[in-house]
Amino acid sequence: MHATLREIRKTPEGIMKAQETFEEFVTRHDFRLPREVVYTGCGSSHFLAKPLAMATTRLGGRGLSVPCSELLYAKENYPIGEPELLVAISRSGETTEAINALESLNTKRFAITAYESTLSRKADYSLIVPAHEESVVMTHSFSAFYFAYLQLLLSSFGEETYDAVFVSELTGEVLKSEDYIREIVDGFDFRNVIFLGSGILYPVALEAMLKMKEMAIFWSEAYQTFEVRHGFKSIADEGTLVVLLVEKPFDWHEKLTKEFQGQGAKVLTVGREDTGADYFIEVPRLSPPGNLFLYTPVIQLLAYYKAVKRGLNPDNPRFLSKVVKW
Ligand code: F1P
Repeated sequence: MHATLREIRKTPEGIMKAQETFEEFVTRHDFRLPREVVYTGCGSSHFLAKPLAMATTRLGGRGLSVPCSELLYAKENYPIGEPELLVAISRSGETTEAINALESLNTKRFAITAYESTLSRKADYSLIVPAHEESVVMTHSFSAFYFAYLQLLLSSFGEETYDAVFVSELTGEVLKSEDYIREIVDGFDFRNVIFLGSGILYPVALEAMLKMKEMAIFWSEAYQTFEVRHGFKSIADEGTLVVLLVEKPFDWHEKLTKEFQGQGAKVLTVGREDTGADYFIEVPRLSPPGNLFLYTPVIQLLAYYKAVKRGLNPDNPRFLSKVVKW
C-alpha cells in the first residue's frame, strides 16, 4: 500500500497525537497565545497558516498569514504591524525559507512542526506534533497540526476546546467515503478540477488544488466559492469536476451547482446537505473553525485516487522533494 494512503487513513490517530501534544504544552508552559499573530509557512504549511490566521481573527484576535518568501523579501507590502507573535509552520522543520522567516520579525517566535528540528530550536515555543510521514506530500499532519494549535488558541482565548475523541471519530466517519471517492474518480475521467470553498474552507480548497498538482500532477484550481463566477468559470465544461466544499449550503450554492451543470461540468458537493450535485459526500456537523478536519481527508483521497488512476506513484511525485532547501 502507498504510504500516502496509509497516512491519510491515520487522520483520526493524528488528532489524538495532536491532543497529547497540546496537553503536554499547557502543562509545561505558562504561555498563552496573544491576539496579534502573524503566521507563515511554505506550500501546504502556508495553506495551513491561512486557516490558523482566520481562526485567530474569528476568535477576536488579529491573524495574518504570509508565505515565508514574502515575509523575507516583500513584507513591506503586507499589513504586518507589530505582532506579538510569529508562528512558523513546517512539517520537516528544515525548510530554508521557514527557518529564515522565523527570524524576519522582531517578536516572539513559535514553531509548529513534526520534529525537534532547526525550526523548533530557533523558536521560543514550539508544538512538536509527531504526525510523521513517509510521503513527500503532507496529509494527516496538516489536520494534526491544525488541531494542536487550534486547541491552544481556544484555551488561550478562554474558549471551550474541542473534544479530541469526538473529532477523531468524526474524521473516521468521513474516511468511510473512501470507496465512493474512488468510484467517482473511476467513473468520471475529468480533465481538470476546480475546488471551491469559503472562509475556513477556502484554504482547504487551496490545499486540495496543491494535492492534485503534487500527487496526481494534474491541472487544478481553487477559488473562494462565488468568486469563480467572475470570469474563471469559463474553463468549466463537460471535462470538468467542480468540488464544492460547503458547511451549510444556501440557495446560492444550488444556483451555482445548476450553473456549472448547465455548462456540462459535474459537481461534487462535500457538505452537510446536497446542493443538487452529481455527487454528494455528507459531512457530520462540527462548528467552524474545527470543521476543516472533515474536509481535508476527502480532498486528499480524491487527489490520491486521481494519481492512482493516472498510473502515478503519489508517494514520490516527479520533480518534488520532501524538504525544500535552498
Ligand atoms: C513544505 C513543502 C510541502 C510540500 C512539498 C515541499 O514543507 O512545501 O508543503 O508538500 O513536500 O515542501 P515543510 O516546510 O512543511 O516541511
